Amino acid sequence: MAHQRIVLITGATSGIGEATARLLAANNFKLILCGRRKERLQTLAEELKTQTEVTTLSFEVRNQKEVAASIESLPPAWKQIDVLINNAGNAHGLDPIQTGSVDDWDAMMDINVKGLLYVTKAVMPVMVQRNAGHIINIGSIAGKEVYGNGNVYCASKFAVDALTKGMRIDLNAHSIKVTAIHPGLVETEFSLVRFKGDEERSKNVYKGFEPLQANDIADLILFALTRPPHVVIADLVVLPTAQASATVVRRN
Ligand code: NDP
Ligand code: 8X3
Repeated sequence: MAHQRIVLITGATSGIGEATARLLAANNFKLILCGRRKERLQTLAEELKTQTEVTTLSFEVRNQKEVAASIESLPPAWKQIDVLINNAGNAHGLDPIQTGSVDDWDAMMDINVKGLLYVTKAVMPVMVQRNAGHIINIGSIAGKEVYGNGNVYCASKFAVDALTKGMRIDLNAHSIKVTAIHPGLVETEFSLVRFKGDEERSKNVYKGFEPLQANDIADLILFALTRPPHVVIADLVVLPTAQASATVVRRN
């Protein structure tokens, strides 16, 4: 029987991460599910344990010590991580740069950029040592195009794009695959977080067209993970059909 790969997914408590966990569980991957909301992690883990081996880690990606200690706390067999999916992240606010909140800026840079780096730093050594592994970073159309009021969120996702390219170059000597997937509008808790719990404003983001669903991104992650050893999906932008760019969306 083929080696069952161990996949660590950050942000597995909702949206893209949760959908990916479900799809990978059904496709014979072992899972390390991460997120801050422990109850959600536990519920999902219990459900998926009927299909595969699952463990959970609850940490705040902004806290480097917590990230390192959490990954270090894994039992030896679980430390042999084959795949890292750097998915945890959010937008906080949608304001012009001149009125943006410093707390929002800190959150986006700390979570989307530094958090991704902290998790990668903790997981990479085992991949480097084994000269094998796959890192998938979830970027965004916002990491390819800047839109009005997107300023710092866009900057954080441009950084994810740059880091993905840098990782691919530096890890090339170790045969580690590095993939970026850059979605357009996906209907998850993303907008609820961006608009600080304002449900009405959040719903409006996805009104009048058919947005992507978290499953659509999970499908692409599975596709990237199941290419043969000599093939890496390097950079993939995926949009709803109604979306032509970061700002052009055909609504009814
Ligand atoms: P969700 O808000 O549904 O999920 C975000 C996930 O990130 C949650 O599981 C959350 O878990 C986790 N997370 C957030 N902050 C932290 C933190 N400080 N520490 C640890 N975990 C954290 O959004 P999506 O599923 O849509 O977002 C997933 C990724 O996709 C993000 O990187 C986002 O930028 C990107 N993306 C989203 C798009 C969209 O339109 N939805 C489009 C393009 C990219 P918890 O709160 O339990 O910690
Ligand atoms: C999420 C998509 O367009 O809201 O990254 O930035 S967008």
